[in-house]
Amino acid sequence: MKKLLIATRSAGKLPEMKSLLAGLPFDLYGVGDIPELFDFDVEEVGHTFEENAIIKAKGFGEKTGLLALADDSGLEVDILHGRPGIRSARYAPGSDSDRYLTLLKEMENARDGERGAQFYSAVAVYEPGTGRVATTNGICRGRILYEPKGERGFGYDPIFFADDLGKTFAEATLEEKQSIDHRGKAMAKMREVLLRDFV
Ligand code: ITT
Repeated sequence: MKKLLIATRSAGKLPEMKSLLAGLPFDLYGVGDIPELFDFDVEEVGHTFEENAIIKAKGFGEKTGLLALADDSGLEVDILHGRPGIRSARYAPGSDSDRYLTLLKEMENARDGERGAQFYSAVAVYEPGTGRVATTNGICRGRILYEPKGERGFGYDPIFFADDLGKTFAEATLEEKQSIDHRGKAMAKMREVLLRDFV
């Protein structure tokens, strides 16, 4: 079976992406499985989620010679004109909770009808040797709560209330979250692309 590298350093994304690739005819590898990636990283200098996903897939694919899959994602808040967007991972220094508390503070005057938001995910695959690239994407709508709720997940999950689930992503099981979320949708499309063009 062909090897497929899941090119993420996010401890939150890795189990999600692994489970969304289950059943495909690839040997899955994480960044932690490849010693030459120990101190390797790429700079996310793109202006869109798609550009950054390609930069990551290409960087890790070229470095290892493996078929590489990367996700670039983030939270886009309507009243903040799409912020934090592609800067979601570095919106404030510190931990995930430092970042979502910064966002909550910024939104403290936003009322019920003004708290709409969406998660966006772009997933890219890169094949070294041929240089072939493909991308897919997914969006999940919801709203930002006034305070965090739930213990599961990662990142902004505790403050994102998913309309389709009737709870926050941090209150949802992995299966519930993936059945409706941005990465689940992007990866469902990517499964088709991988099976059709990259097996
Ligand atoms: P890699 O680049 O190594 O994959 P990263 O965490 O830096 O890891 P991104 O640059 O794509 O990844 O940043 C995405 C950020 O958006 C992430 O740090 C979270 O804060 C947020 N995010 C993305 N998907 C999320 C989700 O499903 N739930 C909560 N937060 C999410």
